[in-house]
Amino acid sequence: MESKRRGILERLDAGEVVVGDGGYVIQLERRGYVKGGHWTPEAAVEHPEAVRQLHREFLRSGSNVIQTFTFYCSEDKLELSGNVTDITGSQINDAACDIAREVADEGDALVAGGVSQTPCYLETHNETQVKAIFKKQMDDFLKKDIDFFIAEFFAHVEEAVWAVEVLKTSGKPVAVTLCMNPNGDKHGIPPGQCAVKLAQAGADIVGVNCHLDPWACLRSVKSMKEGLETVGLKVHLMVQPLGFHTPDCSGDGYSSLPEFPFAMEPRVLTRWDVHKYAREAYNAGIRYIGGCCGFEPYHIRAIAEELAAERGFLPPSSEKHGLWGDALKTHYIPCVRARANRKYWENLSPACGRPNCPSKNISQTSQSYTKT
Ligand code: CBH
Ligand code: ZN
Repeated sequence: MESKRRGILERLDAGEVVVGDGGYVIQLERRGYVKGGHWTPEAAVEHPEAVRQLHREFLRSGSNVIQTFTFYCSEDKLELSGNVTDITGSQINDAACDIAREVADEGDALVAGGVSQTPCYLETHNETQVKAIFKKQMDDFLKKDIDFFIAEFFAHVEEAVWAVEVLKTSGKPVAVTLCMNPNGDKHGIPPGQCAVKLAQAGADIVGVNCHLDPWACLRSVKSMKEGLETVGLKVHLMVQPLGFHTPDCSGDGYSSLPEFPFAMEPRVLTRWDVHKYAREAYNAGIRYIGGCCGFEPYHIRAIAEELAAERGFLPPSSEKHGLWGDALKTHYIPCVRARANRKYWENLSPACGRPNCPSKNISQTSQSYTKT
């Protein structure tokens, strides 16, 4: 049956907020379904129930988009990861599309087929070979029922442009996000110029995902917006940052932090951090607002709650807890009860619990993202 749902561009063209989903590989590694370091998505075949459950939690938290669990699902990446299983890329893509569709149809969500950077690009810089990899994954998706594409986690705009050029041949809308820092991509091309290249390649939505915290990613997307405005190009903007604070991080992103990837927990954003992020993204004119690694369902719910007035509704998962700590009104301890208000949570400076926290003297705005 053909989906009656309004498409991604229909929504964005109408100025609506589109809430993305959050991080899969990092979360599913913690839950025991993804091999850390490889970050490949064979769980779509091996443990569909685990992938389905996480999709559902994002949907219930307000996501309008369910990304297929197909990160790093090119044959060259699966091979490089030592073919953790004998499962092929196509089998994973197929299974992931079915799971995403099943869950998206339980609510008002669209399915985005996800492709990402390939090892082949770094090894060969061969446009024909890299494009053939994207084409293969795209063909898998086109056999299934997906609404649009997201090409994400590209460190080099050149490879992202190639992905967009291939995916555009499908006739479906294409979103593309780079994992870069506010100075630019790995070749040092500034965000504004990257955005222009991607828009010229035909991308409908451009932005940034992963690698750095919301504040850094917002800086990058704002620069992208300026670059697009300078040349008079109009495309939609998207942001899906880390759910971790990274004020002390180099331009290379979170993998350069000593805590990556198995000790990132003290850096997790609170839901109140996410309220601030969602508002800042909205005020910057970004309408596709989601998250990447570290972004859990309750973070997505915080985006949906911060922008509830703009969207006109709250997500199903808000039923249980009440806005701005409201649920605490009935708590039996008076000082906890006193926290049932917005002012308290908005002004709280949460401790990380570690007196010698190495990043304690680094301010978020002083970060320079020195090129490495
Ligand atoms: O799993 C997801 O949420 C994807 N949509 C994006 C993953 S971004 C990067 C994951 C780790 C990459 C690595 O360190 O190689
Ligand atoms: Zn990520």
